[in-house]
Amino acid sequence: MFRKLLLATGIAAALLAPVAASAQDVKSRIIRFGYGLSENSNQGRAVKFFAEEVSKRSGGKLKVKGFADASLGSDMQMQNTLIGGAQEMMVGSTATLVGVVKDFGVYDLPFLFNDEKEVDSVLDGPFGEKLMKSLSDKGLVGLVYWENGFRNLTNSKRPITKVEDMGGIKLRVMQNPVYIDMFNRFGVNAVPLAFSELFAALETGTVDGQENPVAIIQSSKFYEVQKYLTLTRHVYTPFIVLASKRWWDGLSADEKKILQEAAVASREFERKDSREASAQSVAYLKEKGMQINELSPAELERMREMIKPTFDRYATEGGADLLKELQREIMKVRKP
Ligand code: TK8
Repeated sequence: MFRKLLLATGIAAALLAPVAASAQDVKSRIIRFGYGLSENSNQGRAVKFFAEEVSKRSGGKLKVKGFADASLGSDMQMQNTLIGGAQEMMVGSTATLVGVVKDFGVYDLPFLFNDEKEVDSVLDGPFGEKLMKSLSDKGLVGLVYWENGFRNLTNSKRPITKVEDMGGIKLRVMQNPVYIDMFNRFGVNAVPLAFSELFAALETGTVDGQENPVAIIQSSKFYEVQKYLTLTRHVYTPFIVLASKRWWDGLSADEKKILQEAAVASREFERKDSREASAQSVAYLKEKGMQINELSPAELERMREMIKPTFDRYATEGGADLLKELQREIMKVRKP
């Protein structure tokens, strides 16, 4: 009788115990995870996925709370809050990190990557890893890259079929010198602005246009205030999942492992989800009334020519070796 009871309690206890967390050094913690896009976006879905993974792997002890729509601040503000230690995690574009580590600007040079295969192998390989590691001296821990995507141009003035059509357009760009330099060479009036202020700026006509991947043009409802979309794919922007180093350093090895593994799982989820979403976006945006066009190969070639000085400038300002290294890494995987 006693033995049976013991056995039964043993089984019950085993069933009740949160398996993953049983032997781990994990505290109950709330992790505030901020992001700039809406809940119904690739960022929002992936943050939710990450939160579920972390919960599963920690037996419910680590609770990731997502904060959408830049409610904890713009990308740049959040970066600083993480560095100060007052917020635990965020995801944002690598482009706004140039104020923290200048080298991140290398990803912003136009027409570097041809496709997602090149992107994934460079970002997840030694090159991407090295850049991510360079953040730790600055108070940030880079966990993984997610996909923002290949950027395209929208505006409310006119269809862009050749470079000259961009002339005089007030175009919001990210707060990043490579973007400002590149777009000014195309003849636009480049206006650096935080993403969190972008919709209002488009709505009120403070700016005429902006550039972002199609999935964002959809999830941020830019089609409500932008008529023309040109599929330029001029730059691939990675997202980067960041943690506050101050906070991270206080975690146990087990906690770090859970977060790292969940982040890798979220990367696979996010890239797949982003790619599926953007494959639908063009049709969706057309249905919403946007007028969409592509640029001819000849016109794209002209654009490449025009922005050669942007590369030169990046190189002479100290980025020459890093750029060469990135190009070498891309060539290793480029289809002939
Ligand atoms: C979202 C931003 C955005 C980026 C931009 O937080 O600023 O245009 O492409 O996606 O990181």
